[in-house]
Amino acid sequence: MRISKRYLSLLMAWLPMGVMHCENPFVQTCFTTDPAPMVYGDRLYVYTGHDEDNADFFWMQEWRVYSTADMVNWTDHGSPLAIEDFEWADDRAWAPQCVERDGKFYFYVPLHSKLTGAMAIGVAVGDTPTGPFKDAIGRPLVDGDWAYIDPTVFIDDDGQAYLYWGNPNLYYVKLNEDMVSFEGEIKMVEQTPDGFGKPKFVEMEPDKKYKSTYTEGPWFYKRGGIYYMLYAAGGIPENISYSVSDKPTGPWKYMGVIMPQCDTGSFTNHCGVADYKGKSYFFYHTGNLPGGGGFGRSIAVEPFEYNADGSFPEIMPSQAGAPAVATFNPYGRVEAETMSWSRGVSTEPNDSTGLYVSEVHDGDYVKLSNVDFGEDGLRKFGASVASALRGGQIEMRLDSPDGKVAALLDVSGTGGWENWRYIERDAEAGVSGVHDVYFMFIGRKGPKLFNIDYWTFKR
Ligand code: FUB
Repeated sequence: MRISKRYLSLLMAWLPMGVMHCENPFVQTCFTTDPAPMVYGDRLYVYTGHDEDNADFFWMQEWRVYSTADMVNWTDHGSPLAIEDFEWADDRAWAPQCVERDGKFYFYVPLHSKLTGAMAIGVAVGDTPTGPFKDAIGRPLVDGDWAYIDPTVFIDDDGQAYLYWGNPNLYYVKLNEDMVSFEGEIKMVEQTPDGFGKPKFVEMEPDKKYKSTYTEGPWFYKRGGIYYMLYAAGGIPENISYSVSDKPTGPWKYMGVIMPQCDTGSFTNHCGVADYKGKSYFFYHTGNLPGGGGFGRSIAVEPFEYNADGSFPEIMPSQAGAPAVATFNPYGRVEAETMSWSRGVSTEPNDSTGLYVSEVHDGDYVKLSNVDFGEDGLRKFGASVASALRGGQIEMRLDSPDGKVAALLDVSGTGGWENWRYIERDAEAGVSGVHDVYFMFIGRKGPKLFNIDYWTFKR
């Protein structure tokens, strides 16, 4: 996907300066949807869907994973799971969620089932947060209803795991300890006006205006003894509302709207919430990338603070996103698909080197934010690059796209788009302290210039 440079320049122009922020939408290299955050170890991971370019429906083929250690610079981990990993499915890689239990990662996903011709929920399992994942049971966990989408999973303090899902009904099961089977029958949550701002779907009066309408995209978790059920509500276009309970299976109490329906270009919204490094974050999606819209969505994040009683404040979409919670240590190898912002570029997988930055043209750039070069400073800068054509140049600039050039790499042709060559040069003297770093790509106008696998920074 190539994003209009003029649009991105305008977007950048009104971002707040000073405090280092994640910029929304925080993935610019492709469309991403239905963000499901998961904190594991020192990092926050976000599992997403992936809208196809120029789509006229949710023709989604795969799920993607991104992670950060500072809320500003995000690493693209590519797509560790796709429709073809489920033999019984043929379409609709919709809203996912992943959870860790006993060192295994369980990735719950909705899919269109070949077995029933309706929607189903599958579960894949992996040994790391970024996979590889494989279908854990070789069949759907639940199957056979168009309402079976948008799984959300939570493991309670007593070890009992719950899987909720559904549109427009809300269902749940108690998962067994193996996380890939469940006990008893599928239960449907009674949607009362007290619990969800409206009665259940079939009892709704067509002309009556209700406070809320549970629609889809539940997000279930517990915090401070309160069980939270957040969800997309209000039909189309959607807002994000929530209900709470003191038990994992209700009864629920409707609490109101968190993110009102806003003009973000997307008629759906879908949320996920996580606490990370002492702060709370609300993830959602919009249609705000150029070329985006209802079927070309992009994930975004807002920091927020719970009210003293545990209720949510109103959260509005912003372009500023979340402030940095740490500086970025560049020393060593940095995957080129780690970035706080980019213009024009994309990412692609390669079997031997993993993901790399592609679609690099003259005038494109990749940015890393809040990079701490330390007191001693940067001595050498290198990159692993490949070009089937003539290459170009990489200017490493500080603090703005036309800031001081800290290092310059000449990239020549390497005989193939995946024939990698490592190049390294001395950096200019005096590159120390904390800076934003812009990798500016320069070359002939028109053709692709080169691909980049990783950067190295040496003291
Ligand atoms: O991304 C496809 C569908 O759109 C999701 O399953 C819904 O939650 C809505 O976001």
